[in-house]
Amino acid sequence: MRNLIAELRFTPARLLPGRAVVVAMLLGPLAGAMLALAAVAAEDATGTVTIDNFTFTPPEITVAVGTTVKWVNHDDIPHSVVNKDKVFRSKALDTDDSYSYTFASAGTFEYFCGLHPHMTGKIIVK
Ligand SMILES: [Cu+2]
Repeated sequence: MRNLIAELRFTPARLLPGRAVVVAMLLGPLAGAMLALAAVAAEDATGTVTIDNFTFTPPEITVAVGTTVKWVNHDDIPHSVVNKDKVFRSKALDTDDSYSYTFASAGTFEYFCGLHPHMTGKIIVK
């Protein structure tokens, strides 16, 4: 009888490390998801626009004041990034070349490709 009580007393204690493992296993993916979300948020803070198939993607992004936006040309022909109000202007970007501009003040910045003016995009800085 004493042995049985001892056995019963030990059982919850023995389960605890197991439970901790289960909790860790459940929290693991959650923590991973939260880290992934944080990574996505961090990516937004940097701001990257890709140029693919004569298109700025995404065509419009909203970033915080002080954000550096980077345009990367993935096309095999040159493109450039020219602000409508002449605030920023890149040189012609060859394949995989990039251009970065840091937005120090709030506003809406529309831009186009100097070589193909029908290509347009917009950066909203808040
Ligand atoms: Cu272009």
